[in-house]
Amino acid sequence: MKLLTVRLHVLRLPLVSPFQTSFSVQTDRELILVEATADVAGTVVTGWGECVAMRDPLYSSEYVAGALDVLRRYLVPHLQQVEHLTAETVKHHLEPYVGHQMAKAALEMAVLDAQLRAAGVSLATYLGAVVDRVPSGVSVGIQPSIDRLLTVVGGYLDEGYRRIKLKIQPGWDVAPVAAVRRAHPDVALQVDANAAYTLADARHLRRLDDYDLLLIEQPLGEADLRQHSLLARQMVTPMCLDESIVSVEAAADAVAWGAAAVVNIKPGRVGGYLEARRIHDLCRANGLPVWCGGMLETGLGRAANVALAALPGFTLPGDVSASDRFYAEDITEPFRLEDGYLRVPTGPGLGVEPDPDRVSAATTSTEVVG
Ligand code: OSB
Ligand code: MG
Repeated sequence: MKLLTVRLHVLRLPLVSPFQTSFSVQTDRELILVEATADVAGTVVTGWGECVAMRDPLYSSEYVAGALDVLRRYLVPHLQQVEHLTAETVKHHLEPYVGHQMAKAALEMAVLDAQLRAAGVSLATYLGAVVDRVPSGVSVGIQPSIDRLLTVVGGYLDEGYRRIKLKIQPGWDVAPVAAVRRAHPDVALQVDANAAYTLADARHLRRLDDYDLLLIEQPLGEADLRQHSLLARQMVTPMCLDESIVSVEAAADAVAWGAAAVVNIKPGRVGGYLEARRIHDLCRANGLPVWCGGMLETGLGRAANVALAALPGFTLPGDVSASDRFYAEDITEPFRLEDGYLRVPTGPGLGVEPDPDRVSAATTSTEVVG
């Protein structure tokens, strides 16, 4: 294909409730959508990509204004010069530009969507999905009180969610975990610290071993692979990495060094769905379970995550919730829970369409590249 015009839309969507983590309190989601047009054998097709970068560089070094800049200035113009572009060669063409995985992932996603729509193949089929629905987990933010937490968790369980993840931070860890475990002795439960601890907290974190958690996610810093491997040896709870896994190479190091027993795969963080599949393959070959992380995606990114989560190595429920977990009105037809599962889209490409009216209502700026 030849990449033609690319539109970069910045959207702001209100969240149904504030989402508090150890690094921020969010009340709305600012994000970039990549709308790519491409000439595929004489036919013009459109593909959509969603950039998971957040407004501020607090979860990772990437952020909306930075991703927008590198897309408009370098990534999109470079790809527009390529004569025979394929989704499988996007990573290679963008290799000269260091970092910016989330921006690269969004562009690769748009190219892949266009390619698959033109071929009439669904993303799930292309990636190698083996199931037609995936169990849905939910990420629960830090709450103002334990009472409030129990109400929120109880509500999600009533909706049918198959796994609960609690955000933790120093001062909000053992007590909320103990309270949820006491209220729900059999629920599949895990925690996510978003790098809020240091190795000096090992003795304290070991107290979480009493609550039969599926895993503890990213207690230490992004660059602390070695320290995660040391902490893992001091805990019974399986160690899971999120922020640290920025590529298949990082995943290979984490596996080899015993820094991770489980991997949270977020396609945006690792540079795209193709790299996400490589990490899945690596973990599967090494016997590590993986699950699909979330970044408050709209229906576009959610559709792609559901397709990825249908691969055979995704043996744990992911942070792939229904649309209404975050948005009263999604920009696609909403994903809904069916008995605690989400259905894998079967249409060509992402298999979902952005609603033009809802997109334009949420758009704060659009620029055209090329
Ligand atoms: O650490 O998994 C994380 C959301 C934004 C940034 C980081 C994380 C999260 C989540 C998942 O916890 C939220 C979701 O369901 O999309
Ligand atoms: Mg996480």
